[in-house]
Amino acid sequence: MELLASNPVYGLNPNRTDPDTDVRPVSMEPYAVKYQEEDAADDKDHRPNSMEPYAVRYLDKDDDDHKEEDSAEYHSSGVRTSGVYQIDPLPADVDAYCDMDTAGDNWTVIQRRQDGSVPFNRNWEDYKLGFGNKNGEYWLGNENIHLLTNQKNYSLRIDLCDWQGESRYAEYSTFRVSGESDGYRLHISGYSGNAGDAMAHHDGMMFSTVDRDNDASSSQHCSQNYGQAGWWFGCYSHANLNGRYLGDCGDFCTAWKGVVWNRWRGHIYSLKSVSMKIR
Ligand SMILES: [Ca+2]
Repeated sequence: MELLASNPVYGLNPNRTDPDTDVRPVSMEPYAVKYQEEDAADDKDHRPNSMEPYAVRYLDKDDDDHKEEDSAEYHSSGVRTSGVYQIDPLPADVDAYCDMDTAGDNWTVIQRRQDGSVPFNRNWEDYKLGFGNKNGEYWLGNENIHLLTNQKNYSLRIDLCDWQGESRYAEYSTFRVSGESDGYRLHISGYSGNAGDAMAHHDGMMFSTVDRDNDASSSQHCSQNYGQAGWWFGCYSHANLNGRYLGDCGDFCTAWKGVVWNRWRGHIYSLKSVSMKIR
């Protein structure tokens, strides 16, 4: 939680002194602890009379155990710095990048491509648990995305950039991924944006990987044919954001195998950067 160190300390009263020693505390931590203990006994909600202790507690840079349920909750707690944070419903060793800079400020990033440094031709288990670098390219993991998107209603935002410096976005007001027993099936609807709706085609599809053919085609293994990506393939996909990072090959990329969003740059063009984020 070192990122919190760069935030201002909200709500701290500089004139307050420690009632036990009558000296100003060196760190804010004693107040947070003391207020919590005092109030917990006679306040069933563990809510202090003043917001001050909680403001201090939220921004205590030494509190490594503090976790919020997603980026929006961190934002509500006063966090304004993008970075990697622990997410409450996820396993202890799983964190995610919180984007506090893009439209609306509080997105939890579930996927990012930007330089080809991380291979995305991975098997079912890798896509299930997640892979990559949270400060760079990664897939958060189908199990983690499932856990997050089943705790409340989520929107999905997809940001796309091409090699000419142009960018587009697509937002979906509903985004949910089923559990593994249902093949991490995609539920997506409510498009808005300027990238075109390439995900509608994938609504209701199960997830497929190079070693797991759950796609809608009985004659093809779409993951195998389209870059060995893990994706909600129907086949003849309209989007393949986990395809191969083919680079700046323009109209000469191999069709459907790259990082594709066909409603904007077509099914041959492989995009420069993409990200998928939820809130
Ligand atoms: Ca098939």
